[in-house]
Amino acid sequence: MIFNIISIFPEMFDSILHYGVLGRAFTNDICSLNFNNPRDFVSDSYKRIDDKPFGGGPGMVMKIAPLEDAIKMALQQQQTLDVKKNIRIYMSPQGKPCNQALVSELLQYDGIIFVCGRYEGIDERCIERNIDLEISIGDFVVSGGELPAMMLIDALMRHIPGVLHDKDSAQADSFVSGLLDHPHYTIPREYDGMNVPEVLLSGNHEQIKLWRLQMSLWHTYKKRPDLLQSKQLTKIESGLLQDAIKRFE
Ligand code: 9D3
Repeated sequence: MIFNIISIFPEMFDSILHYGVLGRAFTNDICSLNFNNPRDFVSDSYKRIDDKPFGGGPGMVMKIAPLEDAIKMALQQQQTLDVKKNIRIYMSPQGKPCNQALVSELLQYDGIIFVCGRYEGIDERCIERNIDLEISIGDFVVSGGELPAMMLIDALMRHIPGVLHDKDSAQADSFVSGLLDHPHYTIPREYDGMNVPEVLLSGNHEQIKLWRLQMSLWHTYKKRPDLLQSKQLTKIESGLLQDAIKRFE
């Protein structure tokens, strides 16, 4: 997947470019990040990338021209790199709330252009003419679109073959199943009087699988009951949950 980032702070993306599984995927050219800085498109007559909002009020608004020039450059670049299907996304507090289903939908594109706003946001006319989709990462306020874009890129790349080690496959992820993850334990078997559940030491993989499923169901029931509302449980799952409620509640 080829990502283009429209941002006045491209250095922020060093944190995904150089670390962990994503860092390795970029090094190995499984994915690539290209930057288009609106500041590079400010001509002498147009000195600023931001200005005061028409109508008054606090804060500044990013001007349309440098943004649009940067987006055009990004499109051109993706065309040159033989991107077949791309989408232009504006990361914004007004956007569609992101979830795993939206991440899955975006996997159909081989190119994504992320527009990252700063200040109060970008000129509305830039959205009208250049943006296919607006995405928010949740109903809380952050200072710009860069961190939200990085979160989305991370979520997308986990599903691209070769990015994760096979053993931590994205298919096993919580939310993909619609349930929270089960608890995890490692050595020591006993720590300060706290023991690892006996079943995990038994070597009985059928039992372990059932226990983990039951714990996933139980934790989802206790911590995120909203997730269970939109999930149809099988007979076995429903039985495991009822049993857990009887024993733990
Ligand atoms: C006063 C109204 N605020 C809008 C909620 C102003 C404002 C706050 C933060 C305008 C822009 C921003 C910058 N935020 C983002 O660019 C952003 C964001 C977010 O703040 N929350 C959740 N998702 C996203 S995606 C981009």
